[in-house]
Amino acid sequence: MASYRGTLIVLEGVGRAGNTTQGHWLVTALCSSGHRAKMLRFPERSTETSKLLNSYLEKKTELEDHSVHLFFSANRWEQVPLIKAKLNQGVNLVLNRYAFSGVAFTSVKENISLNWCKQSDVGLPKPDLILFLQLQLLDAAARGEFGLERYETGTLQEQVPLCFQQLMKGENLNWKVVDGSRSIEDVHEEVRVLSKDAIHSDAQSPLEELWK
Ligand code: NYM
Ligand code: MG
Repeated sequence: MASYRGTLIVLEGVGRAGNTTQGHWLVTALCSSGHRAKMLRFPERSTETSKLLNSYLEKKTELEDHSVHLFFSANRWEQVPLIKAKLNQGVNLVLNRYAFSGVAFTSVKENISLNWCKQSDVGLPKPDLILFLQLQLLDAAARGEFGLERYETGTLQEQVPLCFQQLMKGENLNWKVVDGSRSIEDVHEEVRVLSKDAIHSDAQSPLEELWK
């Protein structure tokens, strides 16, 4: 039905929490139960800004901390026309990371406040549901070595969740914390049920703006 918009679902989490797998499983489950659904990931690694972000994440280049934060944010704004168009067509979107990762990964850096980090993402399409896949550091370590990219270190993986906790407080956002230490199937089941609930309750409410 044309007046029904798609639901905007975000998957957040720290390294090895399984966001990507859960995103794929969720899209598959939604599609096989008659919904339209698509996954987008941030950083989106195929646009102009992403060349710069890829080489930064691969530690091939250095960028000033504020500057790289704004590029991550620009990489999201680039996708806003697509996000709005898809939602208007009734497609449910599953975003693998979003502004919350942007804020969390920058605000652990020295001398950059959480509040400064949020500003460049104010006004992005506001998610209807944010699923935070929680994983303790020990469980993450048990899933194997971290990768070789920037930020994939134990210290960062300890600090970043604290920033996510900050972001969960006090804002008018629909966060759900999901225990990511369980099997893929168990996590998927919870993610699927929470997402379906959101799809049913948000289909007719207008899309809002983040942190505004
Ligand atoms: N990351 C991701 C940021 O630092 N800022 C952002 O705005 C976003 C969206 O990129 N370690 C970091 C978090 C991850 C890294 O993500 C790449 P992934 O999910 O490993 O491709
Ligand atoms: Mg990674």
